[in-house]
Amino acid sequence: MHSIKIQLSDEPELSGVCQALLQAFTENSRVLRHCSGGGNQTQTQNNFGDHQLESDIQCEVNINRELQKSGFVSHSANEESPEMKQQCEGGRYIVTFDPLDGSSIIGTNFTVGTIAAIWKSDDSLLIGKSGRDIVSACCCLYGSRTTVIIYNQKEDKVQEYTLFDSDKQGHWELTKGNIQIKQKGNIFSPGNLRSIINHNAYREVLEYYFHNGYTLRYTGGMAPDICQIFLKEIGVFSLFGDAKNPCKLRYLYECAPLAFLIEKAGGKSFNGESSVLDTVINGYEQKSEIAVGSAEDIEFFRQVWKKHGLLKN
Ligand code: FDP
Repeated sequence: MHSIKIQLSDEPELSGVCQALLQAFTENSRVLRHCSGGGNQTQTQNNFGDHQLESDIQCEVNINRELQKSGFVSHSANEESPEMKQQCEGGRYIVTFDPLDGSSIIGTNFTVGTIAAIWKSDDSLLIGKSGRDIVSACCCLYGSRTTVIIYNQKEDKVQEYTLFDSDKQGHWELTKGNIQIKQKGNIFSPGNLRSIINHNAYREVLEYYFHNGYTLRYTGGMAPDICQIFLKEIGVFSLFGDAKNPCKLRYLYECAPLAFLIEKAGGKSFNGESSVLDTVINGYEQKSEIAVGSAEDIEFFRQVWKKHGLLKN
């Protein structure tokens, strides 16, 4: 392991945004360890109708404060407040994030996480852009250890850093230098399983897994379920909906940043039509279906969707 002053981009301002996020994750990690499970509900709901936890709000506050302090972020939007908020005049980046993914599993002490994407700022404030415009992304996991999976733009690599928190400030050390997802795996994490009653294509893919020796590895939290793909370097996470059980994942705060990281690490993504990164952004509450992971496994989704006549092109 290398002790680091992390340089995550050749571009000092982008590196500064990443540093600000790492600082916020250090604070979030401490908040979660010191608030008896973090599962206390407030009286409020976010725009998506989810009940908010004290820890959701605290993590959101920490992240926005650090982004503002950096001076490099013009706007941010997040799952708890899905609208663009100005941070710093003249900032060259936008950050979209899910402050605390896994609110429904925090009470059982499962791993939860923060997901974030960094974009170049311009007048469109992301409307009309797509996931292809992301310049960096990361996903922090607050588990038995606190780690972050992050795109190192300077080295063009997806890496894992671990938080060492015994000193006053805490510091991050590189623990995996070049994550490369293998073409095919044998583990799967299927979200929104209730939709397979009506969704024939989704059911066919999952039946294939049952008949072909794949192992179920599912916690019910998108951040930990997808991060296991980075750490095992194999696997698939999926979540598709039907009319009765629609997909609830948010494009800007969950699907786009994680698909960016997966594709940078050699995996693939699928939104039911093409790569998740091709989805055109039409609003700050946009939802998305998703399959991400080992390239051949994701190609199999596409083939089954094609067989069922679900692809437009
Ligand atoms: P949650 O239940 O906490 O809202 O963000 C949505 C999400 O969590 C994801 O983290 C998770 O992968 C998904 O929902 C789980 O959905 P299902 O319970 O429908 O499988």
